[in-house]
Amino acid sequence: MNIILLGPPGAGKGTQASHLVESRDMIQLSTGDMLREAKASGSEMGKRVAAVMDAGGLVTDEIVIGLIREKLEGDKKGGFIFDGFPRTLGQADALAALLEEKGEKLDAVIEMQVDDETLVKRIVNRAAEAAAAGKPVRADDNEESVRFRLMEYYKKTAPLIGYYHAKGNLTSIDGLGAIDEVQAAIAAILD
Ligand code: B4P
Repeated sequence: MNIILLGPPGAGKGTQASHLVESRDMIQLSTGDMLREAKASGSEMGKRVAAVMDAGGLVTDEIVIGLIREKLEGDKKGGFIFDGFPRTLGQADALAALLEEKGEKLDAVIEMQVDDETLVKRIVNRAAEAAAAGKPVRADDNEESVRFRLMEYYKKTAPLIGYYHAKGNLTSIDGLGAIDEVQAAIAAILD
């Protein structure tokens, strides 16, 4: 089974994807994690994406599609969870072509709905918790970057809701409940 978790920053895509890795032996493909790894490694590509990511902007389609293409060559176990990808219509078209090349299909697109003020609170809270625990704080986890990430989301990513709705594989869920309630809503769709 191959699925997309779609939603604004802080909607809980990463949180739910980690759970699906445990419960269904799926492979999480988080472009955010891949880009943060590239940034931390100090690679040429990492250096190129750092400033855009820290400000909350979207990295170019070419870079993220390249990252996904590479990962699709690996083991798929119980299937792929696309976490934070695609984020533009160009990425969505590229994903459709890549899956077709591999003889794979998309089984579900799950849109997680959360209001803006809750998203800002969750992300600012994550930063505060990391700082209190002496852990590194994500450079884009501050109110200014989050507000910019939200604007980017509505401009460039939200059109994907209509795109997948037209293809007939979109289900929208309430992402406001507790983590285990959201888990149960996703399980019901996948079952
Ligand atoms: P991502 O890493 O995808 O980050 P995100 O959208 O902020 O996170 P997510 O929705 O996964 O939230 P999480 O579970 O962590 O992207 C970061 C950056 O990378 C982007 O801004 C962009 O620059 C770049 N990028 C990534 N993919 C790209 C692409 N395809 N194209 C271009 N650029 C790309 O949850 C957040 C917090 O909420 C956590 O603290 C969590 O504990 C809490 N939480 C989760 N669920 C909850 C619940 N139900 N109740 C209460 N709290 C909850």
